[in-house]
Amino acid sequence: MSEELLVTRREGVLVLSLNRPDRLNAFTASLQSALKMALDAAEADAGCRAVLLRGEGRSFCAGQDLTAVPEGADLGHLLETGYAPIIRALRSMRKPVVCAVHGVAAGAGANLAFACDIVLAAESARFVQAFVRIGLIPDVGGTWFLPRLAGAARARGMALLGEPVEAPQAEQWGLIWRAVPDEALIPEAEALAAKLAALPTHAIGLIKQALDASATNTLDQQLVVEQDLQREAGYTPDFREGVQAFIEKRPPRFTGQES
Ligand code: T3D
Repeated sequence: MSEELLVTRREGVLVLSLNRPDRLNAFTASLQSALKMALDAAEADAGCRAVLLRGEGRSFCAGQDLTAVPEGADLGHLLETGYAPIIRALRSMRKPVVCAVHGVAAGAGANLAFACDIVLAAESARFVQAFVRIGLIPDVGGTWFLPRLAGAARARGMALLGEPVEAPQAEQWGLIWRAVPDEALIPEAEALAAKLAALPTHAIGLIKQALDASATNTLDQQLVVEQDLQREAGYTPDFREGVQAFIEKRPPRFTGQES
């Protein structure tokens, strides 16, 4: 695995850490490809039941490495081949992804975080839709995530002005799950990932699928999605274990297995 991405495994949690601290973890093609490969490996690994995405150095990620974009490059092609596969892998992954943001999450770095399932941020962190500052539009899913997470007015303000949004404000707007004291970020993110890794993983994958499907469904269509996915959840050993543990008044021991 590339040195630009540190990969460690602690029991059921795979920790992926962006590692280009001199460039605030800005993305090169090789970092994109290392992250995509690591996400694919996490998806295929039955022992991995949660992913924690974070960054080394003083910031989570400053987006695309602007020194690595060839003049005259087809940016649409770079998005199609570099970032879109990462965002699709995060959203379709049948396990939870926690993102820990500190320092700055700018451009693609911010939208990468918003694609994750649960985002924790250090109170001093800030999110910047930096694109407009360099004559670009929010990408990496930003135009999809921003209005859905923060609402139309805030999405427009963030995208058009490119001004930083502090983590406590991001929490208040619903862009992230929680802002936590700086020194608590990594311990809390690790504890959260470990907690998620002990939950019924297959059901978590189905929950992600149902929530994403709701973005374009009518209520009627969504009721059918819920019926189909709940049918599947109802046949898992974790459902039987959850009910049994409830009856026996003990904590459940979920395996995350589909069958
Ligand atoms: O190409 C495609 O595929 C299209 C896709 C585009 C997706 C995008 O992400 S576009 C948006 C790209 N990102 C930005 O425009 C953000 C640029 N960076 C900044 O505005 C600032 O660096 C920050 C607000 C993020 C942080 O500011 P600050 O003051 O904390 O740090 P700094 O001093 O500006 O940066 C530290 C170093 O990192 C510095 O290098 P130096 O001077 O120490 O040698 C700086 O140049 C470097 N750096 C920061 N961001 C990037 C970067 N180098 C390359 N690319 C960056 N994006």
